[in-house]
Amino acid sequence: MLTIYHAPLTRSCRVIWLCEELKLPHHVEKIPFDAKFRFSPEWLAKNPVGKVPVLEDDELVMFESGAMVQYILDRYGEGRLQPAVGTAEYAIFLQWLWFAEATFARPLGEIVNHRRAFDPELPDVVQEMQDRARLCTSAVDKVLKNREYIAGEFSAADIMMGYTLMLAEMLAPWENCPDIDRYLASLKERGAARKALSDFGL
Ligand SMILES: N[C@@H](CCC(=O)N[C@@H](CS)C(=O)NCC(=O)O)C(=O)O
Repeated sequence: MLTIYHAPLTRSCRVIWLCEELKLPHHVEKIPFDAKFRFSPEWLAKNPVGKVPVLEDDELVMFESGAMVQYILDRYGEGRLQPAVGTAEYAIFLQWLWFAEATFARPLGEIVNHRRAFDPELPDVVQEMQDRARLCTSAVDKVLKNREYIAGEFSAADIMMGYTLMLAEMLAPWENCPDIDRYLASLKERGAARKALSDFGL
């Protein structure tokens, strides 16, 4: 049984969303997000950097959301929601799946961390991170001019990206990106997204 440790609005939403799309049985274990819990010995034993989420599959324990998504696809996906391994389509799929976390979500997460650590926030620092996030938004908008979904057909890369865009909507909102508006609206309409992302008010 897959157990997803989940705190509201965090990257655990991606893993829940994927399980809902694949109709995989899973258990959502709700956890607090405060530092006291995240840096407790009990939690650090699961996630050594005190972050969320964590996935357990029997004895297996994982602490990186994109890796969880890839593991679930490979172990339980039966070929769904990703192109065939080794194809050019797969390469593009991987590129956007990684981009969503490694490049796009990074400045967004740092805005959250900065605001937690600095009161009042340093506006130049936040502005710089928003500028970096908006470069990513433009790149995504551009590719969506020719595609309905980020890697062609709907795939797990859209789950990774959809979550990141929902963060961007709150932390570095964009203007004049009609293709992102259309894309995000269609992702939010999905039944699986509505179940997984109720924290975002869907
Ligand atoms: N790359 C990691 C990032 C994990 C991450 O930053 N999680 C956030 C919540 S979504 C967190 O725990 N932040 C607390 C912190 O960084 O102090 C992943 O995708 O799992």
